[in-house]
Amino acid sequence: MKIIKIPFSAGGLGKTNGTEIAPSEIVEELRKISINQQGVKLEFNVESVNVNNSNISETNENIYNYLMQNDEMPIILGGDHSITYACFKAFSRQFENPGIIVFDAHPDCESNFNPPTHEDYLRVLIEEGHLKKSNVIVVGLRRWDAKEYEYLKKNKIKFFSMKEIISEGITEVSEALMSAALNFGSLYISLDIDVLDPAFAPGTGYLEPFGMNTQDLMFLLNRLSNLRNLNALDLVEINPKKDISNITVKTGALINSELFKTNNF
Ligand SMILES: [Mn+2]
Repeated sequence: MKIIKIPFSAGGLGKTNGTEIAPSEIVEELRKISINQQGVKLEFNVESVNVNNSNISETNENIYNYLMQNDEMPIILGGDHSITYACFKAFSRQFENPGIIVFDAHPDCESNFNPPTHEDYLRVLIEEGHLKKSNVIVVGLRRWDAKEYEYLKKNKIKFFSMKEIISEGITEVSEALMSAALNFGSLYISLDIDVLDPAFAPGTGYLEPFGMNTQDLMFLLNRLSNLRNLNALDLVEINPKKDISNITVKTGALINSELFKTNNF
């Protein structure tokens, strides 16, 4: 397994300072786990993308060029959520009919900033044509502004709000995600840690109550990681500087560790 660190926090409009140290902290915790719950020994290589924490565009270019050279299914550790822009752009050049499942409390569909930030990267990917609207599913939403909600509705972007997840049940949601993801030529999962309830992941910039619990998230990820078309996953917005007793960093490491499978990942 290849783990790619992207220690970048400048795409968060000044609100994500501290996320740049998450990749190293998560890897440090991951090294303490020898085998996961499936009995798989954790063997991985760690690489790092050069970033410039005062220049989003330059960093995006570095990320893009780095991933275009990559030939192995990676776990990508951020960093703020803006990194997903360049990551998915590279992904979309490498695979036919790419799709994304995003776990996030927020839709990140504000009107376009230039360069894209952690508040609008998803919308920019769609509007620049790197991602088909029909190939996006956002899971765990509970905080948006009116314009973002309108954008999702108008463009018929599939999403599951937390309210829907609670009323439909996690098993139903997992079935829906699995069957939708099977239609993608290739699947990218982007995981903003704030999809979790702050009680489970306090170390992040935007604490949004009524989030998912770690058990449900792990259930969904465990199912999705069995899909053969899963080809990349990023984990973003963990901020060790805001963490309590390292809970969030450890949760990030746990999420990573359970992605190690005997076949596939
Ligand atoms: Mn978010």
